[in-house]
Amino acid sequence: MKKNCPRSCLMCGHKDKPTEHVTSTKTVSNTPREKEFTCNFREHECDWVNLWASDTADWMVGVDRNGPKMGLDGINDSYLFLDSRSSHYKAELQLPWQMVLPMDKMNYGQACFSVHYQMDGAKLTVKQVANPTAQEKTPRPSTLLSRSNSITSWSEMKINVNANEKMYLLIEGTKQIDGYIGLDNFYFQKGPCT
Ligand SMILES: [Ca+2]
Ligand SMILES: [Ca+2]
Repeated sequence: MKKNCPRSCLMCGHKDKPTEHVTSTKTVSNTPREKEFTCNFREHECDWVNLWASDTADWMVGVDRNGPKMGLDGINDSYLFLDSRSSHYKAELQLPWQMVLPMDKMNYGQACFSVHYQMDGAKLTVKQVANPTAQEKTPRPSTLLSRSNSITSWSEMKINVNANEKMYLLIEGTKQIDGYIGLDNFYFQKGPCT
C-alpha cells in the first residue's frame, strides 16, 4: 500500500467540449456532464487505496504479463491489474469518499462510475459500503456489480453509485493463476448513468 499517495484525481478532471447531436429536424447542442475524480493509472492509483488487513493480494499499476499488453490510451499506457498468485487470494481496493470529496461538497450524491475493463478467468465485484459507526460496527456491503465473464478488449461499464462522506466504494478481485483483470480510465459523472 502506498502511503501519501498524491491526491491528483481531484485536479485531473476535465471538461469535454460540447458535442452536437443531429436529429431529423434540427441540430441540438448537448453539453456532456463533467468527468470528475478521473484516474488513468499512468503512474499510481490516484485516490484509490489498496487494503492490506482484510485481503490477501493487491491491485497494481503497470502491465500484467497475463493480461492486456497496454492500457486504454495505447502503447506504453499502464493500467490497474489484479496481482494475485493464488485463486484463493482476494484483492480489495477502496475509494474512501471522506478523503476524496472537497470539504464543501461532502455529499456529492448519486453519480455514475465509469470503468474500462478486460478480464478472463477471474471475478470482479464492485460494492458500496457505509463507514462503520458506533451503532453499526460492520455495515453490510451492497453489491453494485459482479462479473466473471471473459472480455478480451477494453470495454466500458457504468455503475450507479452514491458518493457521500458516509460511504466508500470497494472493488474486489479474484482470479485463476493464469487469469487476469485489467481496469483503466475511471471517472465519475454527477447524476444517474444514462
Ligand atoms: Ca491507463
Ligand atoms: Ca491488499
